[in-house]
Amino acid sequence: MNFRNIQLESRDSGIFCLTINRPKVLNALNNEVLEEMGLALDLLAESNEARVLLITGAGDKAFVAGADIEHMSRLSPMEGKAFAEYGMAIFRRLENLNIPVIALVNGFALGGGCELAMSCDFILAADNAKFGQPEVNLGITPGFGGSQRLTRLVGRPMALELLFSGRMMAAEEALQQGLVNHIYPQQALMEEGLKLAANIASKSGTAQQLSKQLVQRGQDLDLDNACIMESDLFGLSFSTDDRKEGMSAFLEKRAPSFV
Ligand code: CO8
Repeated sequence: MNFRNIQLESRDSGIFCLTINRPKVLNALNNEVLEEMGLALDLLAESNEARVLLITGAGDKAFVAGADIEHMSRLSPMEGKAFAEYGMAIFRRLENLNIPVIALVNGFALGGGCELAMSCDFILAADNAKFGQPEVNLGITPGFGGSQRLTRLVGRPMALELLFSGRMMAAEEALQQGLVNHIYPQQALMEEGLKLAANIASKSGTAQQLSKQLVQRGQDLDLDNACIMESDLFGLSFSTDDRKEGMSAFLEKRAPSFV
């Protein structure tokens, strides 16, 4: 499929790379970008090949510097609400995609960009990455889920400090706050992302799908019900070919080969 505002590339071993591609405006998100992301998610969700998705921004300056301010400056209140709902729905679909999704944050991840990164399963950051929710400078609130996901990831006091001040957090502080998993030199970020993705792609995809559901659905449940869900999905994992292959390989002292 030909996209104008994003690129979707297939790499080895079922690894796909989605690049937000509007470098002249630091990859700012407008309706067209969101629409193309939705189409890409349809393709990935229906693909039997896709095993891991990496998301990054074009150029060496930004992951995504937010929703497109020029676009938002022309919206009525109801259009603003509709834009927020549209973006949130796309990010929720990304969050629920049935394969691991890793954000490679290669520069500014501000506003909608930080919200996009937080909708991925986890974040790898380049050493020039900067995170923030600077909407307060524009007289608006976050609108693509940032107030909720940031609070869940870094806790209420730090989330409120960031929302009240609009300040940017450098990669090192984001690492300390648990927002990113690892930091790499800017030039090495894609290579490191691909290395980790290849490792993940070599493991059981069905086990990863079930683990993703457990973590995502379990965090909103009480511990008793979350543990019941875990024993249910643990039982379900015994019905899979991957369980047969994984356990046979261990007993036969060989590496497993998952399909
Ligand atoms: N939207 C539109 N254009 C942008 C954006 C953006 N978010 N960010 C940067 N650009 C454009 C600039 O206007 C500039 O264009 P031009 O060359 O034509 O002047 C170009 O990108 C390069 O940017 P700068 O010259 O500003 O580059 P600097 O290195 O000087 O600064 C910054 C980089 C600090 C990232 C700066 O560009 C900046 O502050 N950008 C805005 C960041 C921001 O406020 N983001 C949050 C936006 S609000 C949001 O995301 C809410 C999401 C939920 C929406 C809900 C729907 C209602």
